[in-house]
Amino acid sequence: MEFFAEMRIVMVGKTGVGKSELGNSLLGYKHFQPHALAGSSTSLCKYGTRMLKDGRKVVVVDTPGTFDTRKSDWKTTPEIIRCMELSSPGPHVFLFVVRIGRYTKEEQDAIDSLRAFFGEHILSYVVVVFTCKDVLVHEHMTLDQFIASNTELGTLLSNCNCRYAAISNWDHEIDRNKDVEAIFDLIQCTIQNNEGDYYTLDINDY
Ligand SMILES: Nc1nc2c(ncn2[C@@H]2O[C@H](COP(=O)(O)OP(=O)(O)OP(=O)(O)O)[C@@H](O)[C@H]2O)c(=O)[nH]1
Ligand SMILES: [Mg+2]
Repeated sequence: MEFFAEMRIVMVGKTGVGKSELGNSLLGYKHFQPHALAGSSTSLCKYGTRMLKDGRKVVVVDTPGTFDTRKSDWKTTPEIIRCMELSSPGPHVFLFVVRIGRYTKEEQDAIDSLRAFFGEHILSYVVVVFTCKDVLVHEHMTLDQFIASNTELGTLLSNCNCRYAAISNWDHEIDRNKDVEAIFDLIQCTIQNNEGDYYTLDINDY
């Protein structure tokens, strides 16, 4: 596989799906404040960085769960532009975060509004990351069974070429790091498929 020295990642998804915790897992340290600790949700985009042992740089941007991409919502538009600035010159991937056990109409609306706002070409940069893999163990279910239980989820995954991974942010470090490695591999493959290209938003359109 070709080696891309930088991975710029933006995490999106509804509130409470585990974006901030996923960001911490990816960075390998507590940087973003998760829901339970803050008592409230992430309200502003924030970024963190990490250098991997092999010299690759990881940039992770956390976004508010209320990140509403409806064009008419001028309150959140500056936040979207800030998120693009934090991932400048543009993100290599958008991680669309889905909580296992929860894929509802709200989640579908979220991806639809992302497509409407960022354009259809965003799909080439989307990787779905399922959090709460630990829930599967409790429910004696495999990830494939969970995916098969929801037709819309199947549609979402096929729209982004079946690029998906799962993680438990609550796992012990060793297991969690294996999942993080798999997510980084998937991101590298995505960058390779896009020939090193990254997403750009023409802010003059907004
Ligand atoms: N069991 C389990 N809980 C998780 C996992 N990831 C996150 N959580 C919990 O889910 C809750 C929400 O996590 P956050 O990371 O704050 O979610 P968020 O998407 O950043 O939420 P907003 O900032 O409101 O958008 C917290 O209580 C987390 O500890 C996971 O993999 N397994
Ligand atoms: Mg958050």
